[in-house]
Amino acid sequence: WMQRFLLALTFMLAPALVEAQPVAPVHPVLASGDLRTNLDLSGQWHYSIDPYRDGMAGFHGGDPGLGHRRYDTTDVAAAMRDDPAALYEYDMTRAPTATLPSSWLTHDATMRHYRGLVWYQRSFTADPRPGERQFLRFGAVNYRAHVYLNGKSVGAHEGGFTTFAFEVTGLLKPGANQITVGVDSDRSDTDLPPPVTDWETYGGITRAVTLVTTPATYVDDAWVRLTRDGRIAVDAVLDGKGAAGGALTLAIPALGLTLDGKADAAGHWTARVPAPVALERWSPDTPRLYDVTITAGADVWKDRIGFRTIAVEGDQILLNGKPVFLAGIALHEEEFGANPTRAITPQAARALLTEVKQGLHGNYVRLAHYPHSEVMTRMADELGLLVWSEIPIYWRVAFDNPQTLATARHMLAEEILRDRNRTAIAIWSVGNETPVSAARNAFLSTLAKDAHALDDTRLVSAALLVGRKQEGGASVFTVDDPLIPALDVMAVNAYNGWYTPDKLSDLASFVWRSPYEKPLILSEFGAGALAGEHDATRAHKFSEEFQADYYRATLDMASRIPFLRGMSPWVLKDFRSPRRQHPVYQQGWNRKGLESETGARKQAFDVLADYYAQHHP
Ligand code: GCB
Repeated sequence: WMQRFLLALTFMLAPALVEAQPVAPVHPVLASGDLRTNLDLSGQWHYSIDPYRDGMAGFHGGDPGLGHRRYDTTDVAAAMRDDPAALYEYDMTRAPTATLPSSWLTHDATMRHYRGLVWYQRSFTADPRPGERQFLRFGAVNYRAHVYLNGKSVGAHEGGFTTFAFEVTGLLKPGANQITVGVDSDRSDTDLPPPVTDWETYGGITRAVTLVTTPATYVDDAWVRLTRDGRIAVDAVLDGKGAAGGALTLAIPALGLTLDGKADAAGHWTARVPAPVALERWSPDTPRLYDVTITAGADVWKDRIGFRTIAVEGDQILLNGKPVFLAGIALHEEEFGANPTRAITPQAARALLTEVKQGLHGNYVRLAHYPHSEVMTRMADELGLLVWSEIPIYWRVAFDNPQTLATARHMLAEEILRDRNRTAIAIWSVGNETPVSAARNAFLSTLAKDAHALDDTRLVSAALLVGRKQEGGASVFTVDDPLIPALDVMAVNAYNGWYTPDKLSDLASFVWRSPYEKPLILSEFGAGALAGEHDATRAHKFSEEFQADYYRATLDMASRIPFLRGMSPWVLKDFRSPRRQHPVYQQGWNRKGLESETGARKQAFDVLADYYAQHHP
């Protein structure tokens, strides 16, 4: 009994211990760093694979003289020319080149399924001035990054979809500099996401790398928003020698608003003012954004921010105080085209989101299954689409591993700190289809708490699964996951009639219940179809007709769920997934898109577009 007693005790204590830890610190934040003065390091980089990771430490893990590290500054060509006895088994400066940012699957056909370490290197010219600070900022590197400047390590980062930066002041030289990044795409069961997902890995430096310059004291973090009680709030953090007691001024010129303040001893500034009456609130119909600056000494922090409130009352979601239905779709960060590479440019983001906004008459998008590029969240702000943003806590995660939890918390903090100023974001999601267990509940509740602590102006959710049982003749679906008390919005993925043998004609009779009075989102439903595949009998899976009928039946079911407040069917367009290998219908693609990878609309596209136009205009 002692063992059982101890086990019970651990269960009772575990969540409390977890809670006691503060939110994982992120430093530097470099909030809105994409808008700061920078040197864009996009372009040609040399690359070289290193499946055995020799280049990390050298031969036999760093025996001096026996091997070389790929990030050393040695001019290999010159060394071999000058000394005939010199032996190098790499030469980064003569390795092939690729255009970054981009996943390495663009470099060469053999790299599509390469998992492991790839070295990238380029040189660039810098002009650092005294009194300035420099940061290397990475939009995303999938999955681990080891960053070296002029042969010295400046830091490492884990997580394939969040933005991070390292300060390189002092290491950066006037004139030529060498940057080397070791990118390791290999993931184990304790990583996030774990190795098995339903999308392709896209290893590489997938988003922009920039060298950002700031004054010696600068605004590292700033968050400007409308509070639920109608005030404009600013929280800013100054970093540098002049941070303590530094003067700051917030300005929103179009509102005639200026607000002066002073940082405390830790460099923090917090202020609240009643929102000016002239404030036009942001909404999908009126996506009004304002230029906002915070001036602090020599630094001017800038962003474009909209003001709106999002809240939950009973089972309603309120946008600017009025009930809203989230009419949306889910999408992966894959641009349209026969060979998507995750090179999300503003044009690519605009094309994807315009299909949602104008094509589907949507007001909402689920950016699945990881934080998308800031290019995408900025475009959602501009076009007027509410956003569900999530971190890749996907399927079977090592929920009982404290290191995995630490990684997840850090990832969530990075996601939120990058995007707290993105008006479009309405919901932070902490997981997708995770099997219920005590460890999982504790893990995800910690994340939900962190999200609330980092951002009290948005809603927290997770894509859950729904229980089903027969009651008399009826199929009853009960949304009752132990995580729900930690969430503002309930969300479930349901694929009845696709993954289950249900007849589409039965879906309308399904009864949906929940013991909680909270809004529900159908975070996924969907069916596969190969664009152009037709079936007059409408009965066969992978035909456009079956997918269209599946949508009709599911939408009919959805309109009977009394507490349904939104949906993001799976998915806008077909996307690459190595687990989908039906030779006729899939060929390596998940075919649940309403459009093919190239943007050919399937019949179901119009079914959903018409539904949104009629029911949620
Ligand atoms: C899901 C997952 C999504 C998959 C989808 C599918 O539940 O959340 O990532 O791609 O189902 O197609 O099965």
